[in-house]
Amino acid sequence: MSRSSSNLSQRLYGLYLILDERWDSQRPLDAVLKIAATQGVRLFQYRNKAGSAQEVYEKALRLCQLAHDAHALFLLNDRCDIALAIDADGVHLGQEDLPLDLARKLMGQKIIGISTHAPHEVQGATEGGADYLGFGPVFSTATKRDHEPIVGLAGLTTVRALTSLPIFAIGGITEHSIEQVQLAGANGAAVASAVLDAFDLESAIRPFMTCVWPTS
Ligand code: TZP
Ligand code: MG
Repeated sequence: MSRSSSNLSQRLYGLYLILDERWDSQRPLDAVLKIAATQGVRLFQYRNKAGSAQEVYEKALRLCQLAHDAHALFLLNDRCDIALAIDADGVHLGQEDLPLDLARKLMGQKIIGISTHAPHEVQGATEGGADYLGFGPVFSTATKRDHEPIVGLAGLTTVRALTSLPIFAIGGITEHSIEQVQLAGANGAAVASAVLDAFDLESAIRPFMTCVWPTS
């Protein structure tokens, strides 16, 4: 069962926009967030694999404030300490980050999402009290070069039967695959390049917002 406070976990569905720092030079992520929020996006993650703690803190603080101004949830990748320092809504952790039980001690009732790539990881994160799961990569992606083997839509269908937690399909999801991942049981799509690379952000975001995602 979800451990996060009351109604926060009920907001875990739909487009989960990954604001990856590598795109910031192309178009500032704060501008992306503002436009996306105007389009109805209510779930953001800041992902910065290269910055110092201070750089991540400063950027995440600004993005978190913008997200909260828009009544959106803001999660930070990897860093429980910085997520707490900026009063983010939660954190997103991979299999090689802090163990879930330790992260829960630190994060209390805040949201903890866990990246999963196989059934045993889905079961472990579910039993360990995660609030949502990322599952993938469903398709090929250039965003994460050292990614786990592609799980495909069949993998998504398999793990849907193993958990009642919200599942965000991740990896190479575009407007052309939204319906397939929704039909395979995802509650949402965690997306970077399909939105961040788009010339027209509004047009890129719209298909994700018009999809009827199942809430859990
Ligand atoms: N892990 C697997 S794919 C991915 C992560 C963090 C990033 C998803 O980005 P994109 O560009 O939507 O494939
Ligand atoms: Mg991580």
